[in-house]
Amino acid sequence: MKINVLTLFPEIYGCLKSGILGRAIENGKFDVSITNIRDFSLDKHKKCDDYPFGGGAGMVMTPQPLHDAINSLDPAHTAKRIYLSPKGRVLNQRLVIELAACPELLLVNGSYEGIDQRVIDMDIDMELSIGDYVITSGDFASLVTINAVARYIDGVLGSENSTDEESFATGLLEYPQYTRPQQYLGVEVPAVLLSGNHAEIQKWRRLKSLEITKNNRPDLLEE
Ligand code: 4G3
Repeated sequence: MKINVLTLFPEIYGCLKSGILGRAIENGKFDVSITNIRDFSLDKHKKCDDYPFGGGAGMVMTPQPLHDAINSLDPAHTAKRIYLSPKGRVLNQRLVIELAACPELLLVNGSYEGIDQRVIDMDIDMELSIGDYVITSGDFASLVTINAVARYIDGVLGSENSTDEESFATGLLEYPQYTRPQQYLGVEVPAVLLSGNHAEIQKWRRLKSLEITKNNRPDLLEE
């Protein structure tokens, strides 16, 4: 998969060099390319924002740098063009898996109070939100999206981090995990996990998953 990112803050994406995704990018499992929107501004001061027509607080990103950047990076419109915004379709694991099947993504990031609506209407395929809250720029939403999607790309996760048995694959939240020591600050690991009885362990984990889901996310049980 190829992911192009348009941003005013390319430094933020430095974190993609670290961890599991950093290794996967090094190994050519997928490709991320970051482009500064400001490089496309035709303004003599490379301005990329202006006051909103009609008044109101904050600044709006102007259409020219965004429109030119999008169409320079994706001239044949082969990418799925995604604008990160609190107004978008809310990301969930099902949508993550759907996006991971796309050969090419273009993530467009707004700052301030967002971008000129004409860019969304002309150039964007999908508005995407990572949840019902506002952050200072779409960039952190893009990083969340990249990370969640990358986990479904072949060869990104080792077998020790498989997506098969995790939360949401089953439609339930995960059961609690324990590791050594068997007793910590006087608290024992549940005895069933030490029993070696695989059927009993599975039963216990399923019960715990149901209990946690019922308490924390009853809406998931409806689905
Ligand atoms: C306001 C995405 C702020 C309007 C972006 C963009 C939250 C999300 C912004 C706008 C964002 C999210 C930038 N905040 N929930 N901030 O995915 O179009």
